[in-house]
Amino acid sequence: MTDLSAFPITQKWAPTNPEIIQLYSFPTPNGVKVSIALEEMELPYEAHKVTLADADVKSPEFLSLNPNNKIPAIIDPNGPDGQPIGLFESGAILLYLAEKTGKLIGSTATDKHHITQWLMFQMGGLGPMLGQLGFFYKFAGSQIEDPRPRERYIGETKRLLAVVDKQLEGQEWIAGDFSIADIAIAPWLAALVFYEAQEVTGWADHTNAVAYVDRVLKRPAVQKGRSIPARD
Ligand SMILES: N[C@@H](CCC(=O)N[C@@H](CS)C(=O)NCC(=O)O)C(=O)O
Repeated sequence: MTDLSAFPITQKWAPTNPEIIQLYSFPTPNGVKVSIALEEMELPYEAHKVTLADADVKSPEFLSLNPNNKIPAIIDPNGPDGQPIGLFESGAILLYLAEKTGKLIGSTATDKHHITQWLMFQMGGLGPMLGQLGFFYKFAGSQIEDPRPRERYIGETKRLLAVVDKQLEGQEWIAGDFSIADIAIAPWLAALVFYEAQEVTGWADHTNAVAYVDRVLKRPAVQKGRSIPARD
């Protein structure tokens, strides 16, 4: 039996089956990227609920796996060098899983680079900007009187939506076949509903993006992955 006791996180969130991938997550746009990928790739895994409360993400056990106190993170007992591997950052995890399985990363080297490019676009642009939009438009930051942060992130979101919409003109997925880039991008676009920011960002005018999100969310593995781990 694989021994994961070298990972202190297993003291707080004990594996039931240490032979399979351990996922530490919560069903947010960043968290569900990994559960969706695991479902799409048909990899066996065990999901542990790590809430965004300090008692979880800032616990010493969680910090031992991700010093940056953010979900998602994983341990794969069957790592690449015959050793268990721990990983954080959803983009790094998606690339790892795609390389491990050879799935959802295209079929040529050119495909792989284009998919990586759009994955990085989400990690460096779409995710951080929409996350700040949520903070300044819906959550605590919406109380701030100075309109500039709100305007800044509404403007950036509109700009990014236009980029996505144009890229999707005449194509089903963001970069060739359905890939980890779609798994990264679609949950963030869907988050505009939760942020109640569809109207202010002109979401409905981006008809390619609207149809795209519907297409992604219809996939059975996406539907399942979006609710893992269960909130309660
Ligand atoms: N770049 C990171 C971002 C992860 C992230 O922002 N996670 C949020 C939830 S969506 C979190 O854990 N927040 C808890 C905190 O910051 O204390 C990734 O993609 O994995």
